Amino acid sequence: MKKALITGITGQDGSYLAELLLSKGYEVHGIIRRASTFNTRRIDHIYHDPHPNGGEVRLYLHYGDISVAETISNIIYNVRPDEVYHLAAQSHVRVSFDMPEYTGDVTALGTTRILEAIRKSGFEEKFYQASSSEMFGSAKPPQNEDTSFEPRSPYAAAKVYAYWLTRNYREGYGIFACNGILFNHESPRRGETFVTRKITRAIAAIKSGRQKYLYLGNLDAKRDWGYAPEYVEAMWLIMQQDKPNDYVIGTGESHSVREFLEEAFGYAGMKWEDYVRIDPRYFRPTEVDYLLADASRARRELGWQPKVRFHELVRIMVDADLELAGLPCPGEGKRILEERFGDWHRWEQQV
Ligand code: NDP
Ligand code: GDR
Repeated sequence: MKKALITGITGQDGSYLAELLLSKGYEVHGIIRRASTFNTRRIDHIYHDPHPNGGEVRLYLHYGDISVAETISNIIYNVRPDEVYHLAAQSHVRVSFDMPEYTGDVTALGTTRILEAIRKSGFEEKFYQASSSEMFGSAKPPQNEDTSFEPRSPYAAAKVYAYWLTRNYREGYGIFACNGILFNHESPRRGETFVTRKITRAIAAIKSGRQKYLYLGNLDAKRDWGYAPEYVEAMWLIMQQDKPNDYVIGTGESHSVREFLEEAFGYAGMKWEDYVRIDPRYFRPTEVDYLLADASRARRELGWQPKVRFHELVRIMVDADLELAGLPCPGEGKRILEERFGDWHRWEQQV
């Protein structure tokens, strides 16, 4: 049985990746942070009590923090994973301007700590680094593996550092270390302060009378938005190749925040202009204007291609948030998931 270690298992991607690896027969280990309230909502449905009669146990959780090297080393040494998926990060771009030093420590140096633990362990773990399209910053679209990085935030700069460190350990120490350069990917499990989920949650809150207006920042930024469960599949594929490499993952379709608003409010039978207000607090000192993936290497070498398109993603997320709020939903998004993915359980795990 293969063993995987996931940092950031409680996040959007970590939870989908854990599901995917369990479904492939892996034993999955995840690093979680101690918090004063439960922070495992996204993985509670796949966790079984290790005590007798708790069901089959293949998911193990370990307390740790990627800002502390010692705990990381101990976990890697004790677990001896075949594959390490490093997803933990301070992942919010706007917040990285408020907490630049902390973001550098967690998002950049966190990768150093894990790569060093792998190098020192002497085992042959494969390593996946959650790199980001934010690294491209102001580089002209479409962006692919040969596009230069022009980071526009402390978050993006930290990710560029981690990207190069990953390549450095691959080239310098022969570690099977890969970068997945993922463009934005969303889902009903997306963190509530990222713009897509903020919008779809607001639609439900406005419809149920709990919220009057939705305050946003820059509506002109364009993003290549895909569906998160398909992106964790790309992570796994990257780790199954004969040779380690770096891959851009995205849909090749880009839309502005304004277009997301139009699509989402329109689908819910509302006019976004009636509810959206601009709050300058949500503007960033420097913005990334236009991201558009050229994922041809992934298509060619991994055979990876996304099925869910922009307008479908919007429907999936709006339906999910309406249901979560106990409201009736148009149901097109639900149908898409049932038809394409053949299951329903992803709906129940919203947070
Ligand atoms: P989330 O913000 O949803 O999850 C981040 C995870 O990192 C959480 O599990 C969080 O734990 C954990 N974490 C944060 N700080 C620490 C720390 N100091 N020690 C241990 N764990 C920590 O991110 P996503 O799932 O959306 O993204 C996964 C990764 O992919 C991130 O690295 C992100 O930067 C990157 N990425 C994401 C993209 C996207 O569109 N989603 C695109 C490209 C890259 P807790 O629950 O306790 O807060
Ligand atoms: P991003 O995602 O910065 O691309 O990073 P986010 O959803 O935060 O912003 C997308 C665009 O929307 C604009 N925007 C707002 N954003 C937020 N969060 N809140 C608002 O109110 C708002 N109004 C407008 C932003 O300015 C931006 O242009 C995400 C994260 O998941 C990163 O971890 C990941 O690396 C990248 O995607 C790829």
